[in-house]
Amino acid sequence: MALILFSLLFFLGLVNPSESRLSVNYYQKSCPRFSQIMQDTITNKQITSPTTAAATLRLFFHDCFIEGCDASVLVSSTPFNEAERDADMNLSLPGDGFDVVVRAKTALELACPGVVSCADILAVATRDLVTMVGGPFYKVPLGRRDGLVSRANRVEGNLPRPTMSISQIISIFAVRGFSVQEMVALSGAHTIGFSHCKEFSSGIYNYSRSSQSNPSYNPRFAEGLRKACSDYQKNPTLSVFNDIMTPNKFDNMYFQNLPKGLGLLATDHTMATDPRTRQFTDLYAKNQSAFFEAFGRAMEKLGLYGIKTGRRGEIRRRCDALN
Ligand code: HEM
Ligand SMILES: *[C@@H]1O[C@H](CO)[C@@H](O)[C@H](O)[C@H]1NC(C)=O
Ligand SMILES: *[C@@H]1O[C@H](CO)[C@@H](O)[C@H](O)[C@H]1NC(C)=O
Ligand SMILES: CC(=O)N[C@H]1CO[C@H](CO)[C@@H](O)[C@@H]1O
Repeated sequence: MALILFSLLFFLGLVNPSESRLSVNYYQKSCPRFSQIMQDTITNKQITSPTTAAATLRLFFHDCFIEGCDASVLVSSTPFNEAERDADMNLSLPGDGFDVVVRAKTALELACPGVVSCADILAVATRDLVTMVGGPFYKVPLGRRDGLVSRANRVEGNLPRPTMSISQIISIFAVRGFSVQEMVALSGAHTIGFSHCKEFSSGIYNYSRSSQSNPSYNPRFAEGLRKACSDYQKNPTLSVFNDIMTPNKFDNMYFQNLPKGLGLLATDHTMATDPRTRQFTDLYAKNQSAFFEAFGRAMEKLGLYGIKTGRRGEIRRRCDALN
């Protein structure tokens, strides 16, 4: 009976056998300075490049959704393999998220060579940066190994895009075991960082015959966006803060913005109107503690998705290449 129950839980995904091998103290003996080196690296990097926290958080999310949290997103393409990061818009550009992981890896290889995985570095860098910019602290169990597969063609259809319907987005999360409430909580990540104009231009230019912009935008906000993006076709690097009120602070302002028409992406707007998601955007707009609790729990769960332990995967020598 116990066995039947166990296998049932197993197939329902409630018990993850590899999860039990992770621990928050995983590197205590093998790399005692791990936490300190991570802290020093992210602090220096975030102070000199304030875009690091958002870039790293997004990188981690994308890594986890494609092949699991195994640093597959960090691998560079070779003449024989087009890697994951080159399928993903602008992740191929040298970003602050990559840079902070590479810096931590360099310091860790000096202190304890061949011990710490890139996947663990990305998970901890993300948590430490979120906390540094005002977000919740949550546990990051360690012991992930780095993946051996990174393919560009696994990306499309497996990451949410602003052009998708809310049903499509719900389903991308649902197939990975995330509820609608967890999806909404994780989307609160858009309280920091920015988006390029082309990601929302269809909502602010030539939207319909009667209106330049999607009526769900606050008209003055839409006007400001049109100005900020006026040259975006010639200059594709133009971008706008995801949360115009407190762009660099991790708080619940993203949710407070939505009912005021101050969301940036089309999907941000629908999240505040669709009855499946609205109950949660309303809750998190009212109660930051409820958001922080839910975000922390969902991030901990995200960080365990599809991880490799035991004999699977490897400890990469360099984060951008398989050994
Ligand atoms: C719900 C569906 C989601 C959609 C459609 C979406 C889409 C996008 C898009 C289009 C951008 C702008 C990218 C660019 O122009 O460079 C963006 C930025 C960002 N996304 Fe999402 N996202 C979603 C969920 C999430 C989740 C779950 C997280 C993390 C847990 C996240 C974290 C971020 C962050 C931090 C940024 C800012 C990146 C930066 O400043 O470098 N997003 N997202
Ligand atoms: C909007 O439509 C006008 C007139 O058709 C056109 O000149 C303009 O380039 C369009 N703008 C964008 C951003 O598509
Ligand atoms: C806000 O959420 C927290 C955490 O879920 C809860 O303990 C608290 O009672 C809520 N506050 C209000 C005013 O509803
Ligand atoms: C929005 C944006 O800036 N997109 C750019 C991302 O990077 C590729 C090159 O890898 C450009 O072609 C895109 O214009």
